Amino acid sequence: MSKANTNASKFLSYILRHEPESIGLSLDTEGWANIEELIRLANASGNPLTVEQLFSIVEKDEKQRFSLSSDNKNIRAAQGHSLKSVSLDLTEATPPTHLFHGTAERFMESINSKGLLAQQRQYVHLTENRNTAIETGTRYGKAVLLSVDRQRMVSEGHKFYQADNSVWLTLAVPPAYIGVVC
Ligand code: HQG
Repeated sequence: MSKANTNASKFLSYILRHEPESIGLSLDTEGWANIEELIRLANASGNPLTVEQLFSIVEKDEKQRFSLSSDNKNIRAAQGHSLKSVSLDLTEATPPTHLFHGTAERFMESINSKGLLAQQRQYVHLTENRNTAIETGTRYGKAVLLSVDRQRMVSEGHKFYQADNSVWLTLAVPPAYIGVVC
């Protein structure tokens, strides 16, 4: 992806996950923004964005961070929201046997006592891909790869959801279900 599109993708993540009102945009309750309005407000706020660029970002983004409505008129972030006003219409699903979370060493003392918490976001983010988890942990320091005992969690009533881009979401993971892989 070009540098301009990487910057535009970061801008879209920020607007669609966290701060739509910073450019005067409203999302509906399921997190959708009207594309025409988004483009108009982005440009008016000094963040140049064309409709072609937006569709190219949606298509090429390596984590498939954005989803389009079936009529291609609306866009939303597939996951990662901190906005309390957004409730993704996610259906409960059974995750794969191996489910990971990447964190940083400096968070481990707190994670050992409180478990994994959603922090600023709505959900704890989990992945079946070990490398993705390690990369995610590395953003915050020396990475620690954690496994989640999803089988026990499901049998003990915890719910899991899968975002449009295959990221697994759950409200929290108590310490008893967490293992350190490396
Ligand atoms: C940690 C990326 C202390 C948690 C990724 C993480 C993901 C605790 C940080 C998505 C804790 C929160 C989300 C506790 C959790 N005490 N620290 N009890 N519980 N933590 O960024 O999962 O590139 O909000 O381990 O691929 O790192 O943005 O969540 O280190 O899917 O699309 O608190 O972001 O995708 O950090 O990342 P974040 P995350 P994108």
